[in-house]
Amino acid sequence: MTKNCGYVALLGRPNAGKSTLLNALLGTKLAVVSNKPQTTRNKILGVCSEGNSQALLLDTPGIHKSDNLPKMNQVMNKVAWSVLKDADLVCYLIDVTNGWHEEDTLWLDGILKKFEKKLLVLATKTDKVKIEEVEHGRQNIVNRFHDLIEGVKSVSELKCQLIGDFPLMVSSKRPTEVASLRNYILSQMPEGEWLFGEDDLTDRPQRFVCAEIIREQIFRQLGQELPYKIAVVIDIFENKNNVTNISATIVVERDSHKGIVIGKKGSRLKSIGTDARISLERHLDRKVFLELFVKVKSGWTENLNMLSEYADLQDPNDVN
Ligand SMILES: Nc1nc2c(ncn2[C@@H]2O[C@H](COP(=O)(O)OP(=O)(O)O)[C@@H](O)[C@H]2O)c(=O)[nH]1
Ligand SMILES: [Mg+2]
Repeated sequence: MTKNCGYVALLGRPNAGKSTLLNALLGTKLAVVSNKPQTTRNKILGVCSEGNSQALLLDTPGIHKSDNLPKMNQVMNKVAWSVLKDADLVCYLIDVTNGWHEEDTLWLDGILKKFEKKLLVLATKTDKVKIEEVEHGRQNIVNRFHDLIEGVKSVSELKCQLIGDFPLMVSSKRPTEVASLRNYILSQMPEGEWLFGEDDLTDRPQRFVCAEIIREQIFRQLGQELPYKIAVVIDIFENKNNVTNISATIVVERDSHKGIVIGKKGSRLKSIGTDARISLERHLDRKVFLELFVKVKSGWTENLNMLSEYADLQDPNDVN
């Protein structure tokens, strides 16, 4: 029997719901989710297998428009675009509760003209607002996309092939909608041998996913700015009897940041540790002993070597 296998890029502005959708499609927590934009730092591959078809879903950092981005965000942008090259299907997510944004015009214009891919536009978070508002958001996306196409000089300029409903309405919180989207994505995969085993969920090692789970708690428990300057490195990860021992270092940029992470008499670090341990135990389905340390590495988010060492973040142009 022929097998199908392909790459699916999840793209869209920060906070559009990419990581939440990836987790929902996989039925497990793989990618970090928070209500702060730019939580996802790296590309994360999730494997979805069913029947004859395998879809390799690539979650990406949100793409940003700005000329003056710090080094870390420049690399994050490049990671997002590099994913497009590999993709057989591009899922472009727009938060229906926020509507279309100028950046959507910019990215979709680029994708439509440059890439010979299938393109599925998704309107996300449809559960979040009343039906009338969802319809309003949908209409806004249709109109703005129409404006975008009107601006294209000739149809031959368009390389992408739009597929599915436009936009396809989905809530990651509604299992039936997620399941039908999953089936649809699987049905669009090109012929090809499977690249992963039937039970594989990701190409990332367990320790990467665990570092991300700890980082998620830091995102949730700290204020707006600081989390972007923080990395988590797993120093020890060992299974002993029924317990997994994890020792991790939280890397911050400044002494003052260290103080904030540790909190009064260590209270913040303790609370991050407790919630991270609960989340890790749920993910690993076993008891976890977690130790956290905080270390200052000044300027790490501007230094390519340290970005690679602490955040596993490499400039795709340098790697290939
Ligand atoms: N109600 C609702 N919230 C969602 C949905 N998808 C994402 N969110 C929330 O939107 C925020 C951003 O989601 P996230 O997946 O991190 O966005 P990303 O930056 O595109 O990866 C988080 O607070 C999520 O819980 C959805 O379908 N429904
Ligand atoms: Mg994300």
